[in-house]
Amino acid sequence: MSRMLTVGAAQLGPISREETRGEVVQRLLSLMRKAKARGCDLVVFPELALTTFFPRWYMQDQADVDAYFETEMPGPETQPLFDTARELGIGFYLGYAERVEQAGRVRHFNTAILVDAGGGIVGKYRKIHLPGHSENEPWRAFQHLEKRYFEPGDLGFGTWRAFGGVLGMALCNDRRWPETYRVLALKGMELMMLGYNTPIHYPPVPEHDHLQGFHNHLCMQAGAYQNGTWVVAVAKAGREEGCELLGQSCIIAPTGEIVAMSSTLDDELIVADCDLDRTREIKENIFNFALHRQPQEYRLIAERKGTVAP
Ligand code: CDV
Repeated sequence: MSRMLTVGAAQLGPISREETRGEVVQRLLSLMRKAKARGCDLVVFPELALTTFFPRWYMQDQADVDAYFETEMPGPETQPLFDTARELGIGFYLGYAERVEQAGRVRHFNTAILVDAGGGIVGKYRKIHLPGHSENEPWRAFQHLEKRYFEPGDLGFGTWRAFGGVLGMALCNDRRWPETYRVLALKGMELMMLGYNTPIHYPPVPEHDHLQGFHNHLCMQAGAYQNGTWVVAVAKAGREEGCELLGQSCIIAPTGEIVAMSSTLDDELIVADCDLDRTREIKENIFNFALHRQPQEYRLIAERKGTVAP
């Protein structure tokens, strides 16, 4: 049996501070058209794909921060993505900064949406694991203020029946946490889409800078294998406003093997035919959850946040 989904991982090169939404959307449209020409059913874009990675700067004026956020999706500048998806008959995953008013309160999330081949929004995910810090830390070469500019997502880890399978979404730092994959896998995930912005330099532990590429693939290959899922992981890469961002966008099979990987730090499309039925090799055997899991022994994972040593 085979349920083939042809997926494109549309890596972006750097986006400068001056680049307009309209200019970025043109780059995304060009990648979307390439994906269609290469037979893709679905194209995955990075995290915060419409602007430069603004959490690297400490901004005191909330208006300056809000300028990086979308207040509607689609909005006038992003509508062409939806129109072109419908015209070409291709779906997409897009990461962006979301500003919403909920129950009379303004809220900010690091968000991803899944859009179907008819241009309709199928699902939304708001990033749960926000890395970095909340206050200005001038000793750093650059800031990572996700904890200041976003709230943790309030929608949980979701999966959706779409594109002939069960698809899940996550964002960047989520990929380092095994809980992300396992919760999504318990909700039937067969393919995870994830966008990322990963600086090569990690100011608190610079001795790990040379391991960024290794850790990127290590956690996602393990997550794919241990949960019997495809993983499509897409970088914003290259030297962006003086900060080096990791590339190595990849598509990982449920066996944990990387089947496609980008080779530049620029706008680049990689494609793989993902047979969703290959998830069964893992899900019905070595990681047959219903047969082998012992959840009564895992309660601590949900009940305790930090380590308590004996
Ligand atoms: N955008 C991210 O979530 N970046 C983090 C870095 C800061 C560690 C990541 O996990 O790649």
